[in-house]
Amino acid sequence: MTDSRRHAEISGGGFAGLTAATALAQRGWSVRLHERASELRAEGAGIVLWNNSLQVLDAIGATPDLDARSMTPPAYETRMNNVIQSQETLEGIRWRTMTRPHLHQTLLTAARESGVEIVADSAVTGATPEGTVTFANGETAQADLVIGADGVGSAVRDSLKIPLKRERSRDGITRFLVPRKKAELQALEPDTEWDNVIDFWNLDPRVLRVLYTPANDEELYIALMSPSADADGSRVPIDLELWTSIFPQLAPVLEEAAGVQGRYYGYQTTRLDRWTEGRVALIGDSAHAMCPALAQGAGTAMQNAWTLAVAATEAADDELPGALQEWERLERPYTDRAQDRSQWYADTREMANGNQFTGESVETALYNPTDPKRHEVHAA
Ligand code: 5PR
Repeated sequence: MTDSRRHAEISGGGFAGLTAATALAQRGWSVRLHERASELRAEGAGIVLWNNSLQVLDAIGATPDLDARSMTPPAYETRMNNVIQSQETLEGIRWRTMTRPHLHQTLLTAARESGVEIVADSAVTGATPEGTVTFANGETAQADLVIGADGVGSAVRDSLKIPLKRERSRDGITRFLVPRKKAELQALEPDTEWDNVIDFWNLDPRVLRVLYTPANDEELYIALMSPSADADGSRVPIDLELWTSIFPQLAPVLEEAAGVQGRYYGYQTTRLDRWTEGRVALIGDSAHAMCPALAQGAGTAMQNAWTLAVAATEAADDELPGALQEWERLERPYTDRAQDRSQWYADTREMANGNQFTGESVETALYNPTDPKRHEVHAA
C-alpha cells in the first residue's frame, strides 16, 4: 500500500526540528527527521521559556512532561555590583526555567509518540527548491516539504545560496549545569532568595557577569559572561580565582563550574534575505541566530516551527511554496524584532540597570503563536 500522507523531511534534531516534526505528524504528515550526530541529545546547559514557546508545548501535549522537571522562580532579580536594581515578579507573564537536556528529552518524547521517524547519524548536505534532499552518504529523498532546522551553520540554507549577514557582538558566555548547593549559598548570604533568577552584573572596573538560574530542585544553570577581548574572563576551564574574587557569594557553585571544561560562545546575529525557497523552509538558528539577552533563541525557533507546520498543512500541495512565503511575511517580523532588541541589549548591556522585562522587550515573550486570531489582535 502506498502512503497517501504528505511527506516532510527535516534536517536537525534540536528544539526547532523536533517541534516542527511533532506538529506536522500530529496534523497527519509522514515525517522523517535527520540528525547528523550519532545520538539525539541537547547541547548546552539551561534555558528560560516564555509564553510563546510554552503555548506550543501545550498545543503538542508536552506540558505535563515539561512541568515535571522545570520551575517558575519567585522573581527575576538584577544586581549591579551586588546592589539589587530590581526584582521582577513577572506578574501575568508565563515563564519557566529548566535544563536544556530536559526540554530536549520532552520534545523527543513528543516526536516519538506522534510517530515521527527519527534517524541519527544522518547528515543532510542540501536541498533543492523542488523538495529533493541530499545526504552525505550520496542518497537522496523526495519530500512535499523540507525543513532546515540544522543550526547556525545550516547546510540546507547554504546549499540554496540564500544570502546571509552575520554580526558579532563584543561579549560572549560560558554556560554550566551544576548542583544547586542551596544550603551552602544560604550560609554565605542568608538574606538572598536563592530560588530567584539572579543576574549579577559588574561593569566597572571590569565587565564580568554571572546569570544565576535555578532550573529545578537539584540543578542550577549558571552563565558566565565576559567580553571576548578579556582573555582571563573568557578562559575555559574558568579562572576560579578571578570569578570568586568578584562573586564570593557564588564560590560553592563556581567551584563546581571550574571542574568542567566548558566552552566560550561569542554572541552573533544572522539575518537572511529569505527563510524559504520553493518547498524548503528554514527555522531556528539556521534562519535567525540571535543574542541571548531576551532568552528567545529557542522560543522563536519553537513558535516558528509551530506556525510553519500549521501554514503548510492548511496549504494545498501545489500552493505550498506561496504559502511558505506568506508564512514568512506574517511571522518573521516578530522574530526580526526579537533579534534587533536582543542585539541592542547585548551591545548596550542595558539589562544591568534592571527591569529587564517591560515594554517592548516582552513582545515575543507574550506572543501566542497558537492563537488563530493573533495577527488581527496585533493589527488592531
Ligand atoms: N537569559 C538567558 C540566558 O541564557 C542568557 C541571557 C538571558 C536564559 C545568556 O545566555 O542576557 O545573555 C543573557
